Amino acid sequence: MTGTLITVAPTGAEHAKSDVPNLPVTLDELVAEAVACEAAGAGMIHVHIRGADTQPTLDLGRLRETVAALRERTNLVVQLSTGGAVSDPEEDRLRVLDALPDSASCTMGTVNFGDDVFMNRWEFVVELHERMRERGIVPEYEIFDLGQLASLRRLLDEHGLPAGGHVHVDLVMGVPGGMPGDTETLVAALRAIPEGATFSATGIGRTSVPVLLAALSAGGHLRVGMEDTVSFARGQRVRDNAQLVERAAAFATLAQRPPLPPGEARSLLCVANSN
Ligand code: KMH
Ligand code: ZN
Repeated sequence: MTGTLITVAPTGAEHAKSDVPNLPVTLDELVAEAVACEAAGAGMIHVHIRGADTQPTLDLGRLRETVAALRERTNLVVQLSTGGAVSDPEEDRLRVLDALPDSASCTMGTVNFGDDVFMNRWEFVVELHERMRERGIVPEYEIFDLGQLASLRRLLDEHGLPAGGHVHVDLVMGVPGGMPGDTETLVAALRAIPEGATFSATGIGRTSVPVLLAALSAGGHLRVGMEDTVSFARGQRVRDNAQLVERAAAFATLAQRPPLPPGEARSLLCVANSN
C-alpha cells in the first residue's frame, strides 16, 4: 500500500473573512499557508481564491497569478476549484481551466448545499471533463452523494478516461444535503468507485475526524483544510491550515502510510511535472 496523499483545501468559498479572521484570502496569505502546509506533509492544494473585497472570485487574471505564485514558492500539485461558489455561472467556472492548473475539481452532479443548490448539470460536467482533457489538466472527481459515482461511471464509459489516464475521486462527506460523513457511507461509496481509481475523503465540520479515520483505514487518501472545517476540536478553533495537515500527517504516519511528498503525489495522480 502506498503512502497517503494529503490535500489541503485552505479557503473555500463559503466562510466569510469577518467570521474567520485567520482564513487565507489574499495571495500572500494563501502562499504562506501553502508553504507551511507543504512542510507539514501536504502534497496537493485545492484552491479557491478571493478578490480584494475578500469575496470569492473566479477572475482569470487572479487565478493565473495564483497558479504562478504557488508553483514558484511550492512544489505542491496545484488544483483549482471549478466548483467556485454556488452563485457562480457555468461560463466562469469553465474559464477557470484557462489558468492551466495541474489539476481541477469536477463535481459529478447537482446537490443541495445547505440552504442553496450546487448546480452541476450533466452537459456541464461533460464539458468540464472534455476541456480538462484538451488542456492536459488532471481532474479530481468530487462526489457529494452516492449517485454521483454512477454518473462518474457513465462519464468514463461514454467519454473516456481523463488526462493522464488515471481516475482520482474525492468524497466530500457531511455537506447538509449530501451524503453523511460516516464509515457506513464511506464503505458504500467504495463499492461504487470505478475499478483502479484512487480516492480521498474529507468530512465537513464535525465529521472531519471520523471521515479521516475511516478513509485511512480503507486505504484512502485525505483532504483537510479550513474550506471544510474551522473547528479543530470541540470548542477549539483551527489555528491555521498547517495544524489540520499536521494532524492528518500524524494519523497517516501512525497508520504506516506516511504523507506522500508532492513528487510522489504527481506520480499517483499521473500529473505531468510543471515546475
Ligand atoms: N464551494 C462549493 C459550492 C469544488 O471546489 O469543486 C463547491 C466546491 C466544490 O467547493
Ligand atoms: Zn472546493
